[in-house]
Amino acid sequence: MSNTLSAPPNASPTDTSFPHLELSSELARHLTITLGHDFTGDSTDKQNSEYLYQALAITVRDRLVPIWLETWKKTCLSEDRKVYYLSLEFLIGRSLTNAVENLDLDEDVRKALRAYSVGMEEVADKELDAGLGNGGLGRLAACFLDSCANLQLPVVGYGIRYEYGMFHQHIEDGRQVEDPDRWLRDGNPWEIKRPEDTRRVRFYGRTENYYDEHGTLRPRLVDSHDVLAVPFDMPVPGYRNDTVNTLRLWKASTTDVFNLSEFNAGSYPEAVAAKNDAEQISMVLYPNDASENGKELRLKQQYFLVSASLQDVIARWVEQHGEDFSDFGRKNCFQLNDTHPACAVPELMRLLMDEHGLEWDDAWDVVARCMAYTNHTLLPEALERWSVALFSRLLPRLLDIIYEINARFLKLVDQQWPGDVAMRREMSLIEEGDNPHIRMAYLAIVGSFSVNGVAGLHTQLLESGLFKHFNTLWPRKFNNKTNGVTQRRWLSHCNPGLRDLLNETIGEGWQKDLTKIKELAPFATDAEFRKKWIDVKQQNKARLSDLVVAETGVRFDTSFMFDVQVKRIHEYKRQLLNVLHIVHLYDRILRGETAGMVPRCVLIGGKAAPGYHVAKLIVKLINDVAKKVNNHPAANDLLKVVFFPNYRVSSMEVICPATELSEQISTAGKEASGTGNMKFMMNGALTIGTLDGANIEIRENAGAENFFLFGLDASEVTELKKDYRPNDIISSDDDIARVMNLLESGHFNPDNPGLFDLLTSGLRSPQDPWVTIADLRAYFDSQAEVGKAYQNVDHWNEMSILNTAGSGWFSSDRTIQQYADDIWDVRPLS
Ligand code: NBG
Repeated sequence: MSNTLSAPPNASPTDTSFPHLELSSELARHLTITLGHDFTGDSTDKQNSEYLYQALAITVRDRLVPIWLETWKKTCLSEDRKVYYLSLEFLIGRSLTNAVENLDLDEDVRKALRAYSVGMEEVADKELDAGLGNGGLGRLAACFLDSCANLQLPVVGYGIRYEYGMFHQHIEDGRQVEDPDRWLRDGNPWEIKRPEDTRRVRFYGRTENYYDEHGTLRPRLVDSHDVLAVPFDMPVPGYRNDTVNTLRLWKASTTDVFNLSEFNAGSYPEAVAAKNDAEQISMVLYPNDASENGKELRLKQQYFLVSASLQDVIARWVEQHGEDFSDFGRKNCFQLNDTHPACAVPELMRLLMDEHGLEWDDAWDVVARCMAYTNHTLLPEALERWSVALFSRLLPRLLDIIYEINARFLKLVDQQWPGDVAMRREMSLIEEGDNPHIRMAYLAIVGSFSVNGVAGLHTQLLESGLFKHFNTLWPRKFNNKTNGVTQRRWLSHCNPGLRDLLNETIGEGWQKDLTKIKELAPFATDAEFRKKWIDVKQQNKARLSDLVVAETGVRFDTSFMFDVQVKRIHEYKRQLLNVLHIVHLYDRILRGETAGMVPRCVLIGGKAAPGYHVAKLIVKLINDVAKKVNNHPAANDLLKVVFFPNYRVSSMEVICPATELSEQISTAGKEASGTGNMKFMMNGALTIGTLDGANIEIRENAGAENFFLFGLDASEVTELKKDYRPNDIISSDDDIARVMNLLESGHFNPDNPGLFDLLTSGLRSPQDPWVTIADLRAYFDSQAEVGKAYQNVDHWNEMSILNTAGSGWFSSDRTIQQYADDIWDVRPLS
């Protein structure tokens, strides 16, 4: 598809009153003329809806572009502070329906599609998810961009245009199998390539000293291998507010001309092959959620994003302000989404000093004013450390700068704790040893003016644990910003039945300002309203049930309770705890003790990192348990279990509106925040959860009586670990002993004895970091309470309504307003 924007004569391309034909005529024109599709009218022709998706996307994009250009121009020209959200992940999902709703084109589109006898849902379903992220961290970035556009803030997202996003998961014999995600296969109508803003990123080489034009000796990088970064812009439409912000994604490309001229004619194939080397950088998203893996290519990706983005911002600065950087730090702010872009600290130093002639102190003044860092995890295995040896090879000049930052920082440490050698070692940016490493979190803290956690408990634990010395040194740097999600995608769009009911009950204001949703609370006790509430949930359950049967062959009875846990598969998230409860219910069914048992459909979904053996084994266990349960005639009326394959953004859009019980059962102190928990709450699910991450705030906002709390809190977990004896718990609790026996006897894996021993021995180990057995009795009991509560339909739905009514705090609009006020100090574009 051509990217050229053709404006009719006399129309300014940035004029938002750009004349549009009727949407239906434009759709017809794009379908026939732009795409060359001869619409057959044959409803069995599968190509039709595929082409209609493409044509509709271009039609909607045409409406976005003039507003987009206008917003970009305004942002660039504004003298106010701007923000750049640097993230290795943006888990966007689908764009079409979001754009249609934000531009208020819903009616027009439905009308236009009627001529082709297809519904909006069928067409929208043709769009492949943009899965440029792993989970919570990447989806948060996407929700944040939506909220920034809603609040008309001058914020640009910067990321990587991965050719292959998050892998697709399919299940073979109960096991996860990964397939590549070629999301760009059919082209991407939502992006515009901007070759004019291509930047050059330099790897390898060595530092050399030279005399500049003033006779001063200065260092510079020489003999580097260069890669081009080509930007592709994606629109981020605000909600009906004439704002379209930008997500700029970089694609790596070879420096063609440069390389080819170096090689002589005989090495032409090698020169062309080098293209591949360069393009590898933006080839694939690393599929690790909350764990680092230290691969060279990953560090290349990080530096590639950071260097290209900083150069981009600097180039626009220089265009407007020349080489005067004295105000740069006051007018720009870079938010680092975890430590992945932490190279921004030394790279901005390098660019300012080596390329723009600033002295160290002036450059540092700029850097320390404009970098802000968000931490998203306390898990030690997720804290990034890069080997000094790798750094010195790949980014030698950056390593010089990091050493200098560290030397200056350690002087400060020495002032605060004079002569305390142990403290110096502990706080140093370099972890010493045979194979020294750079501690990226420390680098980010030292270089930033703000460090935030993502939920109240998480921030407290950062301040008192992981970063406590830094908190002593700079208490004012640390702050909390509890995560949020956008209610436009996660309520309004994904749950149209509930949206309409809310609109008719409390008006439409909640879509822009979710605090208004509290006006729903009085309706919790209104029997008539509750009936409508139940109807909506039933319809959503039917929709999910159709999807589940299509995906897994298992039929969910919509009169059962829908009990859901969807998120990445990870030991700390404790999908195993859920499995143990399923096995307990199954065991009760086998022994005929079903009095008071509420029929449940349990759905578990999520991807395991391909190299994470235990997580993959958990997937296999869930599938094997599900198979056994679903095939047992006695269980038929009481329990259905599925593992939902290839869980992704677009499946959550069907799952969360239908969910009645949301499982948020991580080991306390391990889940930094969680955001799925917020989506479920908004859609009226009740939570069964531990005092972890944002669950704590969810419980406060829903009311403790409308939340099923169980298990140890974070300090109790720490205390327990001093003397944890899971085997004593198992042998003294008959229900638990029976469950363990079923798992260990091979009941679920008769053909493969010992298959799950790794999991069961983990549960029995006094060293089990997730203390699953310790919380199991409390979990069973709490689940029994859930069952009892579910039987009181009126009361259950009262609680459900109060959860939605209490979800105002969890809008990412609130989170972003706090970032804007407390960290960024930015105002809406006027
Ligand atoms: C994740 C946490 C979640 C949190 C999201 C978004 C990482 C490193 N962290 O609890 O595990 O909700 O970040 O903040 O992916």
